[in-house]
Amino acid sequence: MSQLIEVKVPDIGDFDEVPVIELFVKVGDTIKVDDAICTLESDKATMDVPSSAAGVVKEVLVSLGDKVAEGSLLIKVEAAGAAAAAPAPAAAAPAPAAPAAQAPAAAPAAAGGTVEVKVPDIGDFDEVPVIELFVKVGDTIKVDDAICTLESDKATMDVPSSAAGVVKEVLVSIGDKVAEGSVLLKVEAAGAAAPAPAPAAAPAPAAAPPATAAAAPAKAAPAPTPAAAAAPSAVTLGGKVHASPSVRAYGRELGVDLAQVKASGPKNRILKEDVTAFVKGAMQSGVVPGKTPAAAAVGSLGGGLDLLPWPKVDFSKFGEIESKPLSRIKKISGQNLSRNWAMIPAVTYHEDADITDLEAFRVLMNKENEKSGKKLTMLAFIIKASVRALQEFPEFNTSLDGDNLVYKKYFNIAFAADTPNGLVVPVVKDADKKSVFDIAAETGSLAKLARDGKLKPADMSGACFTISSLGGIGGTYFAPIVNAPEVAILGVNKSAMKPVWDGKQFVPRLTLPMSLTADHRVIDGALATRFNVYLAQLLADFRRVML
Ligand code: CAO
Repeated sequence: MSQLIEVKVPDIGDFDEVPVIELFVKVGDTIKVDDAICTLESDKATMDVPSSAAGVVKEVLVSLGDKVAEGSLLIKVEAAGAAAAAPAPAAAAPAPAAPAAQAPAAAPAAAGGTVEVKVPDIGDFDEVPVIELFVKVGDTIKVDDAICTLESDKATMDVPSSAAGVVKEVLVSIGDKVAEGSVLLKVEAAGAAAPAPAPAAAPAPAAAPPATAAAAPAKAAPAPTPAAAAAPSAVTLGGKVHASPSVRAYGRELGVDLAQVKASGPKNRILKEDVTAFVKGAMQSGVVPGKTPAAAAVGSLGGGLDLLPWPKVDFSKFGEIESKPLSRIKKISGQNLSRNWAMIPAVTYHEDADITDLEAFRVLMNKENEKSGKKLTMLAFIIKASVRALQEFPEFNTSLDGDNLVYKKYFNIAFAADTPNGLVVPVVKDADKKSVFDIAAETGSLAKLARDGKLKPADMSGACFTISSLGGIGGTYFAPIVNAPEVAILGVNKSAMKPVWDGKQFVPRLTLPMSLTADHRVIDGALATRFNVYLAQLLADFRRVML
């Protein structure tokens, strides 16, 4: 036999008239004990109210914007089957809410001295992770400014500062677990005017409003420490994410960085719908702003990398450090590389090319042309040979466009150029129509422009295939990353004399190590290996390029 159970607002401390800002259930929903019914939010406290009953929601007695207090009736639930225990509504009431993280006694900052700011009484919670940190060394803070956000299963709490002054030391990092009394900051107190209770006195109970409370799970949560009736003073929320615990949990489930989500709720609060809209937008555009393009791109395919946030480590804990911003080129190329690395099922195939005769020819030509200043480079020969190989294997001169493969009838070859500011990729246009001398001269002038930071966007666009030559430096083999939307890239390292078996004996041959990375969606292993073998043949006997 079923019966109706009333689910009421549990003890939420001294709060009353707290508005309902989100409602998670409707009539007909089947809910479990501890499912969030609604979110209440006061000035600094955000609390999810969990259900004390399991069953089917028969009536919802509150609406968004309604103000509630302890004991307010929220929903009526038809207990699930006979097994469902039916505690008296009042007894069932549960879930004490928020372990209100009380602000410490106001301004314990001693005039002129250094004071410790500690985690105040946050109820029965311990080992609560720091999920956001709002201050850094050198910041000037006021009493009640938010220092960090702690988040347990259902509770999100802003910890306000008990001191005013300049932050001298930050003793926690994101991810650190803290409990009442954990030292968060050392603050040099601001001026003589500041009242000066002993630092240790920090969390004087009931002195100030909860930093940000939140609902605790029904079973675990202690009754919130009564908060002072005094209206909480404003917390500096600059840059922090404003969302209820359930919305945060929802964001985490979908791998969404809430800092990137546009808030539509009052006071810039992120609603569940905002997170959903953000994910929908990302799925449609294929780009998740602020996420690595890699994660974004994969997300757009419905896979989702579900990556952990980048580890935040305070390296200065382990030794001296210096932090420098990444160059603009590194930032841009890094994003492209991340996307290409994550999106392309790439395989690298290695091959050795015998360039003994080609190198001898190159040296001879350079000697003959010494006076003219014309110089042939190995890179120019490799570009020319690659054009021939692309003509022989047109799949390598393509780009994916949805379900279509776009075959290009032109042969623009890019090459990676190492510059003091990072990697750039200028393009030799129509390399099929140019002589090896022309290509050598052009790569030389493009490489100089690259080093001088003078390449124009047009110099770096329109490539069909890329060559990354580390031959001037060394190495044996490597696995270059395909330069999307191209489908393959050739890496070469420094050639070296190697013993090669000619059928009768080992003979010394100048050997060029080649590493071809290809997009497996377009080029399978057999084709890639054929391409490599063909390219090696061309380089071994360059006359073949003319055939
Ligand atoms: N084997 C042996 N020696 C080689 C060689 C090879 N494969 N390639 C070049 N060399 C020699 C050259 O002959 C030259 O020697 P000489 O001065 O005696 O003629 C010397 O190495 C220096 O060559 P270079 O690298 O300056 O010139 P290049 O035309 O071969 O390459 C460029 C030009 C722009 C490709 C090159 O300077 C460069 O930036 N390479 C780095 C590319 C890169 O960073 N790739 C990695 C991308 S992924 O992170």
